[in-house]
Amino acid sequence: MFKKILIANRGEIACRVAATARRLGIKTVAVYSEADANAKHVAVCDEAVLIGPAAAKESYLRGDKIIAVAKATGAQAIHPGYGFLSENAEFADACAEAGLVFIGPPASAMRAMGSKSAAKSLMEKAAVPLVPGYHGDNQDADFLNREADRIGYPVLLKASAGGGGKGMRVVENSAAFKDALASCKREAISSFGDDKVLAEKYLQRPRHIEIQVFADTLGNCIYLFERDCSVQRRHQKVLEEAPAPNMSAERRAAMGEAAVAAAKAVGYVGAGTVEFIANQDGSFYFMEMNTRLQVEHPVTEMITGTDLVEWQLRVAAGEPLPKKQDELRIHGHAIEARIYAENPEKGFLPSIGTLRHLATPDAVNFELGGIPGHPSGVRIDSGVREGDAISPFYDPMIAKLIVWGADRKQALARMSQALAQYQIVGLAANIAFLKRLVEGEAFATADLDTGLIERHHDTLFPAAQPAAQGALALAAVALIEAEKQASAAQSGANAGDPWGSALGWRMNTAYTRSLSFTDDYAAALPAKAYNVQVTYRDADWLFNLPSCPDAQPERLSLMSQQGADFSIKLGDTAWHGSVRRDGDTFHVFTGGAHYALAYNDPMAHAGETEAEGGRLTAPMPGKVVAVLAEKGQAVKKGDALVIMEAMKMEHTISAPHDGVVEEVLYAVGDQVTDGAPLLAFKAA
Ligand code: MV4
Repeated sequence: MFKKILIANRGEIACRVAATARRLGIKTVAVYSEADANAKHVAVCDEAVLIGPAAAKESYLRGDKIIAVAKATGAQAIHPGYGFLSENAEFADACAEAGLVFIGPPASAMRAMGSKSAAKSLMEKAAVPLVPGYHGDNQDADFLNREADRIGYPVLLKASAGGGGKGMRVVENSAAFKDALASCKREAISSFGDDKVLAEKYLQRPRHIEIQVFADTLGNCIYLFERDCSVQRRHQKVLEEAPAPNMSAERRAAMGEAAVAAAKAVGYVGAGTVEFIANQDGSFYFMEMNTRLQVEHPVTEMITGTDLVEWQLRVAAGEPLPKKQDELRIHGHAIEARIYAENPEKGFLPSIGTLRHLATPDAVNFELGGIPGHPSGVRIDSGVREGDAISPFYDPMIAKLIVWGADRKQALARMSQALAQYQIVGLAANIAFLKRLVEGEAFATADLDTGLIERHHDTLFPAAQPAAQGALALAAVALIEAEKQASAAQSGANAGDPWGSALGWRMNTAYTRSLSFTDDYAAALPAKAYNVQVTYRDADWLFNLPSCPDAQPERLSLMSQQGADFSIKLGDTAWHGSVRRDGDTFHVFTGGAHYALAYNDPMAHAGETEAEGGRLTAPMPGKVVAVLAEKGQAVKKGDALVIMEAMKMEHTISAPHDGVVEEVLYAVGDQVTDGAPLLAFKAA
């Protein structure tokens, strides 16, 4: 076994590979770009070497630099992860030439599977079922047209050198064929430099089912069952699961054996995935083979109790496969959700920013690949930590959330619960979208096909809802409690002074406070403003939303608070949630939803524009009910200076900065007009 390996990747897969290496006592070398200098994968490896600027073609794709680092650090092997150089045959060859072990398949297998039509020819020889069609070299338009007529419409035209859905054309009838062929060829030549196309029977409502295969250097080749990856958006997988729902044992064996035949046909070694496209009736056809470890490999690990990276290391070191086919069993059900820094409400635009707050479901440190012994059955593979920024240079993945259950129903419930517990503040993420997907009728009932997201677009992208009353109440309570704690901390200065209290104590008057929140809940709609009225009482509050029709004041009480977690009672309804303040925004996580409520503190900026000149003015007409500072008094930022009553509510005018009160212009009981300067203040 290797003593030291270099991981030629970043993010979650680099961290994941490092975790297994560490467990096996293998030293690890990370490579990183300038943009990743503080990245998690650099921190979790034993050594780390800078290989270039942020751009992948200057860093993670620079095979020469990576090989040089491997040599310089004494790494014996290179793990490419997925993406980047993981399927680059030239890099695999260069590793071998440098005397380094490439932890992956032989370059020849990559090349064999690199061309769609070459792969299909190989599969035909290996009696692996192909979609009825033509994938030969004759590209004459009339010939292909006749082939399409033979296949039967609808027919799908695909660029042979294509992938990921690029360059595909559905042809509904013979009359439309020639134009579609010309268009497909034009795109193929411009996208792939090769205009060869193939024609296939078009499968309507297909499922994407892939088989994990593994081969060693001693002639063993097995399959570790299947994954259903039908839930995709624009050819990007969103949810993956294992085993595939409604898969019969016979079908599973047939697909597994076909996949093993495909792997053997190209002399495969290592971890590979044979992708099939399947009809709803279960008939399946070879699509392509991926000559790398896939992003979604954890769902296979969770149901088979294997660590596929450990298998990769052992096989690359010349060891036999750790298990034989008849030693593998499916245990339970696993689902993976890809958590991305993207904004589904804004067309899945990548969202750049910093993870200012990150709370994850109570995951367990999985004995990697082990059958989950922990009742929570939750695993998180992530390459970022709280405080990290999501780099704009690479795939904006935050984490893979993988859950295991004794059956699909339990796995679904755990995924829904885990997503509800996942809290991210600082950038937009797709968690709410994933939750709607998992809880939606189609996925929940395993009514799966590659068009699921599009077909259920309306329920998956519902009209955004403004904040629930409970969320506003939680934000109000969190704000008030934070002030109370702040003033309690400050009370050393003027203990016992009721005016300094944030408890809302006011002489001879029920103190009603107006808190203004803005909920920018829908990108396409104007933000919704809420005037939350909170009337202080001895042991609780009255909560009212006067701007909401037929709103009635309701009793609001704080049941418990643990840090950021609050339990409140609003009327007869209990609300539990976490509230995280980020600047002026209160992020409320409750009921599985996330509300971002911007608090508009009327006083936070009062006088700010005049702070240098020092005038602090009345935010509206009213009466001065308390003067808390005197001429010449030094005050700290936030100290209450004057309290006035307006619109039956009280407003505190606080010091915008540390400084000195130079003049007090009004006395208790005076009426003041909107904008009247109340005192002269000089910032320190
Ligand atoms: C197909 C197909 C329907 N009929 N082939 C998409 C990219 C590549 N993986 C192959 N793809 C498809 N090939 C026939 N004959 C539908 C798709 C397809 C698809 C396949 C798997 C996963 C997601 C997909 C999304 C759109 C279309």
